[in-house]
Amino acid sequence: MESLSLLWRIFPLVILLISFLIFYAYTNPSKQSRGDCSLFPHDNFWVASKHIVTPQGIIPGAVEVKGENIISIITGGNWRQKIKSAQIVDYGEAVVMPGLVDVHAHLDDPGRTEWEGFPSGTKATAAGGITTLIDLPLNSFPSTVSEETLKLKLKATEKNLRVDVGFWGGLVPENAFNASILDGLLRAGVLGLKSFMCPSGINDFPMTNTSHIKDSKISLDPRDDPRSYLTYLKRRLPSMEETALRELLTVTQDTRTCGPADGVYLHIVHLSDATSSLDLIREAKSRGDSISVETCPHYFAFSAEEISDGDTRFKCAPPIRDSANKENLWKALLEGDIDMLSSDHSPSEPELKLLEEGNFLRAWGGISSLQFVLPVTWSHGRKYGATLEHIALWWSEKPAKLIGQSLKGAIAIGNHADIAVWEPELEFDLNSDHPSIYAYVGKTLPGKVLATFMRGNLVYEDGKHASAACGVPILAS
Ligand SMILES: *[C@@H]1O[C@H](CO)[C@@H](O)[C@H](O)[C@H]1NC(C)=O
Ligand SMILES: CC(=O)N[C@H]1CO[C@H](CO)[C@@H](O)[C@@H]1O
Repeated sequence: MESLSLLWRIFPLVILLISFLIFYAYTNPSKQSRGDCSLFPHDNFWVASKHIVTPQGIIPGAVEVKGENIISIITGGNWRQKIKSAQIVDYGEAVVMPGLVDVHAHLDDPGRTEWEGFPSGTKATAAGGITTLIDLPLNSFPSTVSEETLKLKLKATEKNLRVDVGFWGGLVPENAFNASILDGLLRAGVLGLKSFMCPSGINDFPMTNTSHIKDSKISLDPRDDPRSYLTYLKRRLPSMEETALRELLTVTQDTRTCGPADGVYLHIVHLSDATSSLDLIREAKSRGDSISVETCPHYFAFSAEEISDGDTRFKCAPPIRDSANKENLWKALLEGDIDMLSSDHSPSEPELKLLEEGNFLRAWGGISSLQFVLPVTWSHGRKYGATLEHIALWWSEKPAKLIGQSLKGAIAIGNHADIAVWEPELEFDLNSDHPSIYAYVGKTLPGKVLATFMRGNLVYEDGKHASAACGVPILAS
């Protein structure tokens, strides 16, 4: 009698346990399968190459991937003798590098998905060897300036991310003095706040301050030819960047150790002026301010002298400056004064570029390049002495540190298996049916991306994408 009632008492527990087991078996159908997330269905495998870029240098060897992570690395040309597994992807001479981390891209989702959107944007990202992308708070609608608007963005990412995507929030006049909105936005998981110190070019995202515009003394001389690139350059003088920086550096001095804002970190986006603005940054760094700075491929791939009148494909803000400036940008990158690179990928509908009219003052300012940042950087960089390690530093290691992702940015044991495989010598014609790649189309570049692994999933190889989008949103904890 006693034992029977005991049985009755544990009976519901047993049922519960069995249903858990059934549920587990269903949700993990086979440890061997990555389902639709990957073009290579194995859970545990090796990626081999003669050129693996690690924080300790370039090695021949093999990297073992299990689940989402790198679990071991064999160094040396004789790696094959040390591996029992049959699951090996040998990329031979191709470079195996940490996946790129692009901390600055506009995917315009939700609200302006006719310009781009998470599905096409992250597809281009994967095809370009980029495994982590941080989306900017403007050009989508609404802008990401509150907890509510971040939630809309997260909703738009569902089942649409082919790589991991994080978010910058926006600092705008509307929220700048409202602690509860800013707090809400930060607590909801944006990785930091972005503000504009000059008009952003988009009305939904007002600038935070106007004083520097007065200082830059822009003449709005109506006689200037709006089709001339020079007219546009004159409206975005290096002094605008410099004045904004001077204003900013009055804040950053507080970020020094034991200063009133110790712990706060300032990152300067898309630096294009490599003269006095860069000097200001150098000085601030040498004083110990917590700041970092990025520049973008279009600033060192093109120069103002080459841009023909009316060719609004090349309009972006800040603008592409002259060739002497371009040389200085390279010098600063190689010397470490500029910390990292980002795409500032900024697509729009083709009509907004006003290609027929060629009016630089009215055309949309933005250059898209997501899929091609690696070959563009490499093809120009190697002329200045950039190495594969430089590329990994500027595109993976430093940006991963900026966004606080300790499991990304390097090929190392325990890290996410985020890997870009590319062929530095292999030339390819850069053509795209995506109209916003206009500025780069028609070029032949070395540095073709062959394959991209994102948290162990082979998300892209040889023009093909995995069938499912298995990236996840990255939220600050
Ligand atoms: C901050 O914004 C919230 C939400 O819009 C509003 O209710 C609140 O009154 C604002 N606080 C201040 C101090 O302006
Ligand atoms: C921090 C800062 O420089 N704030 C300035 C923003 O612009 C207004 C004028 O519009 C100034 O009064 C502020 O001092």
